[in-house]
Amino acid sequence: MKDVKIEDIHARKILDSRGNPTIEVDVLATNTSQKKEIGRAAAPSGASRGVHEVVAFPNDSPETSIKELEEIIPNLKGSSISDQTDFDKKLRELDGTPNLSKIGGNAIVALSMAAAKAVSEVENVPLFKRLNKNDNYELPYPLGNVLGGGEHAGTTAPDIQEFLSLPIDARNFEQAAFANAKVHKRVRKFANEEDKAFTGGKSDEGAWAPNISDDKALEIVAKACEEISNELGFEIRAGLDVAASSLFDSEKGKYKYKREGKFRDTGEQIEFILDCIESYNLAYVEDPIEEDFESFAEIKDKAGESCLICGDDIFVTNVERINRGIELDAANAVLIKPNQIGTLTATKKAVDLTKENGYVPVISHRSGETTDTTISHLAVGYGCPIIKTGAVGGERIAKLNELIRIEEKLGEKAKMGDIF
Ligand code: 2PG
Ligand code: MG
Repeated sequence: MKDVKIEDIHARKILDSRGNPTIEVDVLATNTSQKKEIGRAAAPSGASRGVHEVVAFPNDSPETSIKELEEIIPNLKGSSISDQTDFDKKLRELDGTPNLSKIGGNAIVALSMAAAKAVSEVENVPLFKRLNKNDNYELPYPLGNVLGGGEHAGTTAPDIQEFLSLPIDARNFEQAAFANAKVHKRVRKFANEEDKAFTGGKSDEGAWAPNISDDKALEIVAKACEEISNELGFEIRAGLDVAASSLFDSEKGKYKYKREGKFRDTGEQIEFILDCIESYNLAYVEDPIEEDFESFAEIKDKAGESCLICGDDIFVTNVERINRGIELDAANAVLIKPNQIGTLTATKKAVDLTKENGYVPVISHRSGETTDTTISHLAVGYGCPIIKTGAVGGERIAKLNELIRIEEKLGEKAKMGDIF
């Protein structure tokens, strides 16, 4: 294999799906035969960010981040990017802080991903293939956000952040992606019936955001999943991202449900979540509790085998935190967001650790997204059986449609992953 080196790097400020600034990076790379190609990647940004994530932008300023990145370009020109681990190590060293606060995690992750894409372009091998070492290609099940609330939606929407649809028995990715779109449409119909004033407002991720309670939202999403499941002939189950850290009032030490005008203490929160899992046969619950490993473990223990308890803000794609979760048997799934940890190498380590311990890695978008499709390639390249990337909306379907193309390209070799 011919060594691929960086010839130049260019970073720019672009819009994310909320209209906020984020960073896109172009890496111009070349090999010994002087073949030149550009790899381009953009970083997303979250609204319900975990406190242990790397810093997205120094001083919250994308401009400062770009300036800092421009300063290290001379050190990177001529560097080999054929080995991602070495390159990412260099990026960390050049930043020099443990949480990437000098250059910013978003700039670093965009650069790390753009370098990987540049090598793919030069070598003319799709990224998912380059990342997949054992030639065993599994397509992920899409986890689609169909009804939204919390920090992703207006004040009259439910308190829970995401009500999700998971087509766990779909035969292929395309069928699964369209199943979620159908559930999304059916939820709109039910939302109209429950909220007469509903005008079709959506959350940041394109999920419907009607003025209804958490209970009602769960009821209609579970009903929509069941109806579409019966129509299509395979199982679709509902799920939640509670994003409990955003509900947690640290002064009171309780979870605030503003719609109901009610606080739940930790015991009541655990009981509420277990009740939701049982009543609606939930397949997936993310962040049911704030960053409290013991309570997480209690939920995981009592939820039973057929529900994934997934950690997002508690693990932040960080191997030390995931390890702590594994030691305490706190979950059985881990949300994987590359920009929470800053490089592809660190992302891969988190996925590997997750899989080695029998947990399910769920690769994920952020609420503020771009049309970048790197996570679709990571899902297949790293072997993540679930991808959480919305059900509809331009920046969400960019990832879904890329997976449809990957599935088409793989043909006979494409299989669906294993969740339970
Ligand atoms: C989450 C994500 C994505 P955010 O909580 O899982 O759905 O939201 O990007 O705002 O953290
Ligand atoms: Mg989450």
